[in-house]
Amino acid sequence: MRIDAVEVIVTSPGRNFVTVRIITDSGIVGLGDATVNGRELAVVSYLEDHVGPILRGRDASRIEEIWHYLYRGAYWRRGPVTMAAISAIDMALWDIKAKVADMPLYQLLGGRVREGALAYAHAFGTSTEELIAAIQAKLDDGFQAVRIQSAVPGLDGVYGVPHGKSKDNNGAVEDYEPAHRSAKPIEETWNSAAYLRHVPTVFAAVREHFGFDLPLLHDAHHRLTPNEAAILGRSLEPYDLFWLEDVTPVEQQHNLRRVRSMTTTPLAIGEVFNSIHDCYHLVTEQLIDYLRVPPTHGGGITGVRKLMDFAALHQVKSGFHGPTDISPVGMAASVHLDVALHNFGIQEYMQHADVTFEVFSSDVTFANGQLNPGETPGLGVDIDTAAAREFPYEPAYLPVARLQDGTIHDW
Ligand code: EZ4
Ligand code: CO
Repeated sequence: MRIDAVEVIVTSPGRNFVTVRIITDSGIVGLGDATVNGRELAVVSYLEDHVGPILRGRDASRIEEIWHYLYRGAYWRRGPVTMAAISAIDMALWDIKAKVADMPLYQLLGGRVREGALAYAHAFGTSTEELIAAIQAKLDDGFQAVRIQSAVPGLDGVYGVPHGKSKDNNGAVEDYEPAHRSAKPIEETWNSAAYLRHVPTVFAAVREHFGFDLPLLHDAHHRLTPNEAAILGRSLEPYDLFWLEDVTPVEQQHNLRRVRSMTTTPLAIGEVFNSIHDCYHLVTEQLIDYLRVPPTHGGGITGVRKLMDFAALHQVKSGFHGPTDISPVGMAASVHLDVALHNFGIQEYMQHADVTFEVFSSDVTFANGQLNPGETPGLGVDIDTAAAREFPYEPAYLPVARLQDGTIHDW
């Protein structure tokens, strides 16, 4: 079975998505997600100009070889653009292989090891009352784990708290980084000291209201120094977090040694990683508990399966990144892995806007707080190419963070 064409579809139903569509001479088609939020068209060029032309005519069944052909054979290795392109090709080839086998993808990964994948929702509030109402709304929707983010007094606009209601989700406040917002990044302010003082009071109020059975998560979004991260981890210990995410930027993996030695709060890192080399020491030294790199950015099913098997040796579990900038195709890939990986931890699930499903269809279901991949052969997803054309690409960026004196800060 030969690869006839590698199509790249850019569409923006609610936000921008890049989808690879591999067409084989047998007529079987596979889909892969190549979306890199805010840098989408760089991946499109990588795929159209450099990957598609060298894949045409190759045997679509040779997934492992094609992975190495694109990774090892390219000389310029790694990086988010390269790895998103490889991820999407790999995902599409696994979609094809599972369709040929007439099985849902998780069967080819060894079959089910659990009945469903525990998912966590996002809740945010500009006040503690608003946050408590938002958590309750997610519990009413069936979620059994919630990530909580809050505004910080004195800071106008911080990570995780939306700037307005999305016009694409029936007005619901869900997507805080939507398309259509502006052609340039908006700016938010940051003050680590104010944040470190405020967050424990938020957790105290939420635990007071909901008790200790509800798993709670929090994302510091790379804003802290190792020492500040240690302070935060210690101050949150009384509130028994499921995890504390991305406390510091991690170009220097050894920075986590200080954080780890100072706090027992569980740590999750890695939504911006794209290779095993980004987290080798984090994993082998057991400096983290959960690894966030999803199949869309970590080399597809092949890359992330290897990464998670390696992590399993060191008791590190998965917690795949699942924001709305992972397309329904990428989410399906994650959920197939979630039910097949022994060392699954939790799955982030930020529900897509209704308009996203005017272009994509997906067999992934959510019930009783858990996600499931469905039984359709392959990934169980499809894209309506005519509908996709109705939603052309629009420049959209993640915000930029500045300290109150104007200094650019880590985002
Ligand atoms: O900022 O998906 O845990 N989730 C996150 C997300 C990320 C965006 C980046 O594209 O941190 O909100
Ligand atoms: Co995050």
